[in-house]
Amino acid sequence: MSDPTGFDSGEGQGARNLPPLKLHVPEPPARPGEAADFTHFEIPPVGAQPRPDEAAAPADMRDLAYGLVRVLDEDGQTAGPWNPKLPPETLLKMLRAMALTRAFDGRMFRAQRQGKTSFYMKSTGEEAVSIGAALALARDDMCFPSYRQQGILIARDWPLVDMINQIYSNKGDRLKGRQLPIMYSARDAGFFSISGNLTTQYPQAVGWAMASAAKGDTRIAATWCGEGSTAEGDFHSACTFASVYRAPVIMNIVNNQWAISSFSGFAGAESTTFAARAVGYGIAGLRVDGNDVLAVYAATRWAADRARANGGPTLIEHFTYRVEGHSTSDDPTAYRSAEESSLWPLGDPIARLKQHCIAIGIWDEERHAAMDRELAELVRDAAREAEKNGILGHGLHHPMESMFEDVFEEMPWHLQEQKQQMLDEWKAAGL
Ligand SMILES: Cc1ncc(C[n+]2csc(CCOP(=O)(O)OP(=O)(O)O)c2C)c(N)n1
Ligand SMILES: [Mg+2]
Repeated sequence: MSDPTGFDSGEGQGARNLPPLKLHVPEPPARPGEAADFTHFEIPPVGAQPRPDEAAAPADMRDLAYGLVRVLDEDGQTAGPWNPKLPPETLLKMLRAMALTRAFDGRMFRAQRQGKTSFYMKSTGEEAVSIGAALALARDDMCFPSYRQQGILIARDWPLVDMINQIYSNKGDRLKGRQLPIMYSARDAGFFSISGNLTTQYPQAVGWAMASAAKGDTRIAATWCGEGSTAEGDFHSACTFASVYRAPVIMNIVNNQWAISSFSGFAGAESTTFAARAVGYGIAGLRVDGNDVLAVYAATRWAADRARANGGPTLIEHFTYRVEGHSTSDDPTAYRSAEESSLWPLGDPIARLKQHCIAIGIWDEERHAAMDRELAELVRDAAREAEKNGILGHGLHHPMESMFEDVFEEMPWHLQEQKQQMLDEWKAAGL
């Protein structure tokens, strides 16, 4: 007798002798104590990728979503059509901004261990992703970063003291302690408020870019998320809107191989590249050596020129490695092989640019060491200055009742009541 739902209910599935269904559960190549191995990565030689015209149709450049744009080779030489041929002052500016970001991360990490803040996130090994992009964009283009692009603020010469005030949630914190440490907001630097809710910045960036176009403005938007965050629905909604309206936006995926303790396979890396997400949406896609700041610069510049000429969005995957823990609350030795970072095949972004600057005769080891000392002092002085406004452990830095402010232009009656109730209770408790 046939089943009204359309299934064969006669003999049952078992009688057909079918193999049981199975799920594939990804496993990272190496767990703690196991030998790390990156030999399965295909790293094409420098210069192997063609550079299409900025007006190219996405369908004519699909291979770039599966390759790896590289400019700097193992000997510190540049080659290929993506070489941006930057003048020495720009190269040295990049080098300094990357080194300053690393010095800043080092000091703020220690500040967390000293109890001056509750939380910090380093970008070690990923500095090129922020710095290369920041220098390729116009100063008034709008950035919608994730929590690991502090390098953008640093490349845009944002005051370190302001950043540290935010990290310490102190009296000088313009955000009044309402954001988690490192979740900066700096409108004047074109740096949109960071949200801890992963990937919310993607639709926001696309919406901002659409608004810019709707107003007939010339500014474009750029956004960043981690490879793990591409699994969020917001990523896909943003791609749909960007593709449909050809929004002037650059969508960056920072593939640092890990999403806290989940390796990139859980976001789809075993099946295809992250840049290949662009193919399904009909968006231009580029996959870039994220530890090669010149490649990051060149790809961003290509995408920015394309967006500015109404050529639409570009999705860029930056292939890199998260050298340190996810945050100060994380211990990567619990879930990944300790050797991984030293075996990472694309090297260190600062060391690679330094080698290039030395190779072309504009830099040397002595100047580099002197710069590192100077930057360490710069960060130390900024931290001391910020400490004058207080640190986390010093108690409240902003009046308790300020938490009711800045949401409504005029405070509604129910919030006024709650505020008064809180103040009365505080008074009664003798606080
Ligand atoms: C919507 C949402 N889900 C989960 C989290 C918890 N969470 C914070 S960071 C993170 C990992 C993100 O990894 P990835 O996107 O690869 O970025 P990365 O930290 O590597 O830069 C997770 C799961 C969150 N903050 N928001
Ligand atoms: Mg990641």
